[in-house]
Amino acid sequence: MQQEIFHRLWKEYAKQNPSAQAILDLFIKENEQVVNDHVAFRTFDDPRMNIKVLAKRFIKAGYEFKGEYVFEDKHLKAVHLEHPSEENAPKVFISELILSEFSEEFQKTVKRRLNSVGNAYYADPEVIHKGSVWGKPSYVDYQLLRKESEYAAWLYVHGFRVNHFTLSINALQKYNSIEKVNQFIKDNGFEMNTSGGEIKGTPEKLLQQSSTLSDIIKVEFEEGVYEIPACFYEFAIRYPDENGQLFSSFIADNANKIFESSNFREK
Ligand code: OOG
Ligand code: NI
Repeated sequence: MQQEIFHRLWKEYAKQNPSAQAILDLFIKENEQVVNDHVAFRTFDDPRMNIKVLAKRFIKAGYEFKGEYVFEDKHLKAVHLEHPSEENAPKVFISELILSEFSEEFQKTVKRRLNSVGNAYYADPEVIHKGSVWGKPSYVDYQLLRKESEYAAWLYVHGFRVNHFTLSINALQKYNSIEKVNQFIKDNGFEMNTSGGEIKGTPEKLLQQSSTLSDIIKVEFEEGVYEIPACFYEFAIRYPDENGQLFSSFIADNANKIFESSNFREK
């Protein structure tokens, strides 16, 4: 069952972000085995659509809640879920924006949109495939949200969708280090997220990650078409702990920088 969910999520993600498919094809051409370490979703902490609501689809597929994370400066909370028995089932990382920690104008702008559709939209178990359910976005509102949170602006436009898939470096033969993967990605013309350094984490911390910068795509706003960042691709290598178990959690310091892969930037 979970394979079907991720197949569909991949199709939606690759359709919107051509570099995702291009990167996957590069590794396939190198005869590498492509294993997906995790995917990530974003949402608001409003009880109609918070982490618990988005997690439902995965709980139904047998997933269980594992780690919890807090990002004070970004006003975010997050969890990750794992499948207890299915080997190679991707982990699922879900974060939510704490709305009460933002200005009144910001909160009003978000709430107006959230209230513009009926609760049934959010309660639908298919919500993870819906993207934005709020109609054509306003570029003025997008920029207003950006002033306080890049995450909120992204979420307002792109909604409920996977914002990245993550290639497991552990499953690779030739590209068996994060340095080799990054070089290969850059040699093929993709830009990396360098916030906090290109490589987040160390072998001692048992997890190293890097990511591309989001694809810039054309989006139709109320005011016209603008080019903004959509989704990115991540690369992760996990190391065994002293008991020989591969580290399976996330690291808040790394994640804090990975979020920034989808920040707005001038083209
Ligand atoms: C999630 C960022 C965190 C990781 O692997 O630490 C993350 C996001 O950008 O929504 O993916
Ligand atoms: Ni990630």
